[in-house]
Amino acid sequence: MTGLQITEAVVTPIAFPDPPLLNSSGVHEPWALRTIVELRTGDGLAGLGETYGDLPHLELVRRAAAELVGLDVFDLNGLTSRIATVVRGADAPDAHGLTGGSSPAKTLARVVSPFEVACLDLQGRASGRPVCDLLGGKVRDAVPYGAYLFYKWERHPGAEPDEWGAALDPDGVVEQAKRMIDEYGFGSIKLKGGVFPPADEVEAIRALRHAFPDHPLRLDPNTAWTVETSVLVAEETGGLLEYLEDPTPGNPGMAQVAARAPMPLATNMCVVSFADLPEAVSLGSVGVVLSDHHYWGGLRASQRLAAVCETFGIGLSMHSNSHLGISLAAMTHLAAATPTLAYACDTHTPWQSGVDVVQPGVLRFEAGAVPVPDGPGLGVELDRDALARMHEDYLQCGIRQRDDTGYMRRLTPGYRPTLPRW
Ligand code: GKR
Ligand code: MG
Repeated sequence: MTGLQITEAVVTPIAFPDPPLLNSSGVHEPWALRTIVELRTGDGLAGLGETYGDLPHLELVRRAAAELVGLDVFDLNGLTSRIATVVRGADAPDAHGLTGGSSPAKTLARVVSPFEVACLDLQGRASGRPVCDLLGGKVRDAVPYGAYLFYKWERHPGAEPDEWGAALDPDGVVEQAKRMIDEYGFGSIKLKGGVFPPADEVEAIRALRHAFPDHPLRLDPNTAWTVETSVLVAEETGGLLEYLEDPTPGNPGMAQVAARAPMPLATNMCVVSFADLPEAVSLGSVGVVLSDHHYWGGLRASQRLAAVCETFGIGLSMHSNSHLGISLAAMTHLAAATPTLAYACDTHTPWQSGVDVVQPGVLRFEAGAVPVPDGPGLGVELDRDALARMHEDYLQCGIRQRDDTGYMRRLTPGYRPTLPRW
């Protein structure tokens, strides 16, 4: 099986409908963008990867793809060094700013990730083994995910109401949770906060606890609060939350909150690359890191993160942005093969309205968990008709970069998401 070489690397930007989900930066636009990567080999195999669709990132992904012809799909170190030569020094920040700061190292990690996943998919297809086997073997047969609740409007302005309806107060949030849990069976709940004054969001958490006495709960205001506000909220939600996610910006601020909070603090904003870990460890700013293979550099880099976290007694969970089935399959293989990933993972799947680029049937939720696909590689197949449709949607939708703030500002002139806000 040596000499399994890449003969073609195809990069396709796509778009899919996204509801008006609110966060501390603004509101989701009507279309979410993704980029699909296919690596083909001479013997007819193809490996899949999925990543962000924002234009600066897409351009780097295209440049990286052009460098990969001739690479052996088992040479993942070679993959990184080839990509490093084309993205050297580039710093393409996340447009929405909700996954922390950017750096050239993080940009490289974000570009490597979809190609590493596609190579692992190919390695699995070539060897007849699922990706989780290439990552050390699965320690769980199904990966638990959580209900990821958002405050949201009933509709995008000028559009028909979406299937979820509005959620702008505790009753709306509980209603959304009931519906999502009925449909998917999730056993834990995360509320995206940072939208309304903290007291209102604490009320929503209390309402969720009342409606779901046994579900672990999390609240994530994406750094919308000062240190003092964070401490007050942490005290008020003591005994209610399994963790409080990114209440305030930066490791020093998080450390001040952590010292007084009754629950662990989690993050996908102040620890977003290996360079952030020494400060976080020395300050004791976080109890849980949310990994995300899309910006940590792929599945193997995420496992390296797991090892560092274990060494320093930091828990591990998993973060999610709007994504499709290739990402869900990759997340599921990674989580299945990472023993210390003890929390239910985040997923945006319920918000994608059933639209996907992978053929239906393999990925499904059973009691809130996704059974690990057992076919070779990621175990999912591209739906070529859907890919073509979604590429057409990309061309038509006019959005080239996620911009939650700009969209909100167009609807609410003068909107300025200063963080921390409360
Ligand atoms: O999709 O609005 C969103 C989320 O807020 C996302 O962008 C965050 O990165 O879910 C993420 C989080 O946990 O912070
Ligand atoms: Mg978060």
